[in-house]
Amino acid sequence: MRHVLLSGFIIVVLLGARSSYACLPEGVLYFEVSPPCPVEADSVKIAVFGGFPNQCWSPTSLDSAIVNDSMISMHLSTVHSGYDICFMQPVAVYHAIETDPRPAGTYAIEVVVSIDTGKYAGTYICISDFSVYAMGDANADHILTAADVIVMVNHVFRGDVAPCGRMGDVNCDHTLTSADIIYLVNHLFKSGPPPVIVCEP
Ligand SMILES: [Ca+2]
Ligand SMILES: [Ca+2]
Repeated sequence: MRHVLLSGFIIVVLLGARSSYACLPEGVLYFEVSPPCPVEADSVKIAVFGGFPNQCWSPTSLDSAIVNDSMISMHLSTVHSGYDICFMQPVAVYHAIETDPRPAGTYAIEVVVSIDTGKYAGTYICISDFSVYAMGDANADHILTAADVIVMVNHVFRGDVAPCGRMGDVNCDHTLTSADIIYLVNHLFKSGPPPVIVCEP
């Protein structure tokens, strides 16, 4: 029991530090996307971590990672701990891959974990998704509209929570100000230039 409680504690600590998604079986495996709200020019890091606190295993190795235009697929595996009375293998298992920048859209992520405890063998599959956002999509609904301008206005002039990531920084000067609001209004309503995707350092 002691190691079970410890495992749960470690998972909670990890979750507190990251923006994460739960995989199935829920509450056991997680994946995280960083940056939390990637935009078109960002490389996207996908990481899987966690473990099965009531079993004799955790995902111990990343056997393969497949990245294509619509899906990121990661295959992990584990082996028997070597003990009849199982002790947890390290729960803070962490495997990550990084993709090239990709167009705005929603991408599937598949995590396949093959296990073999010596007494039980099987496969767990987690299917979920994550989004890459267009610059200017400040409300993260995947379209550029006046609603994005309103979110930015509320942030700049009322102090509301900032748009996720750098999506509102449409002039790419690394800050979100009234200049970005003017830029996006000009684009939406006066045929101004589109949001800048790749910022100068
Ligand atoms: Ca939007
Ligand atoms: Ca800006």
